[in-house]
Amino acid sequence: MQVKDKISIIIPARNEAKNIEDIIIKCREFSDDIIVIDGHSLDETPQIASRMGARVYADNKKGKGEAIRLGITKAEKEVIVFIDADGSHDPGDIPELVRPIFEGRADHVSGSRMRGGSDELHGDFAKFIRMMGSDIITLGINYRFGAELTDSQNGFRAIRKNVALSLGLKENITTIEQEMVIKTLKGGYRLLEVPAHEYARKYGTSCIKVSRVWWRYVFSWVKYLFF
Ligand SMILES: Nc1nc2c(ncn2[C@@H]2O[C@H](COP(=O)(O)OP(=O)(O)OP(=O)(O)O)[C@@H](O)[C@H]2O)c(=O)[nH]1
Ligand SMILES: [Mg+2]
Repeated sequence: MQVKDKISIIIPARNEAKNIEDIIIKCREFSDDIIVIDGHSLDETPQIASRMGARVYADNKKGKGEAIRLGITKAEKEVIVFIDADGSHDPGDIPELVRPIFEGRADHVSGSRMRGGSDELHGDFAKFIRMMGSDIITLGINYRFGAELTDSQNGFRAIRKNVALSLGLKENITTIEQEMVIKTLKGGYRLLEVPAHEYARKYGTSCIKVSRVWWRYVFSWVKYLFF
C-alpha cells in the first residue's frame, strides 16, 4: 500500500471558484480522497469541486472551524491533511508535511510560516498586528507546555485521524488551528513543525477580519491553555 492510499485531504472553501480547480488538481497527486467543505459559496466553488472528483459537503454556516470539524468526520483515511483553497499553501509540500507521521515520529505536523517564510504576514499594519498576535499566542503555548513552536495558526497541517477525533474540537472559526495545537500538546501527542512557505492568496479576498475576531482568539487561547 502506498502512502497516497493513507491520506485524506480536506479543503475548506468559501467563494474560491477561481482557486479550487488548481488546488484539487495538485492535491490529486497525493490523495484519492479529496474532501471539499463548502461554506455556502455564492460562486461555483462546489460545482467545480465536484466536477473535479472531490467529495463535497456543505458546512453549517458557522465558519472555517466548523468546516474543519465536519471534514474530520468525513475523512476515510488514517492521516488527514488540511489545506486552504486560496493558493496560500503548496500541495507540493504535502510529502514533507506527512513524512514525520509515516516515519512514526509525530501524530500531528504543522506547517510553519515562520520557518518557511510568508508573503502574507509582512508589509502593512494589519499584517504586523496579525503576526504579533500570532507570535504572542505561540509564545504562551510554548511557555505552558515547554514546546518550541514557531507557528500555532497555520491552516496547513497533517494529523492522524484517530488523534483528530480524540481531541473533542469545538471551535467554529479559524481559532480551530490553535485549539488543535493546544489540545494535541495537552493530550500528550507528538506535535512537530516543518517549514512551509505561505503564498499570497491567488484570487479573491480574505474571509477573516482580525478587528472583529481578535477577542475570540484571546478567549479560546486562555480557555484551552488553562482550563
Ligand atoms: N467551508 C468554509 N470554508 C471557509 C470559511 N471561511 C473561510 N473558509 C476557507 O478557509 C480557508 C482560509 O480562509 P482565508 O479567508 O484564506 O483566511 P486566511 O488564510 O486567514 O486569510 P488570507 O490572509 O486572506 O489568506 C480558505 O480556503 C477559505 O475559502 C467558512 O465559513 N466555511
Ligand atoms: Mg488564506
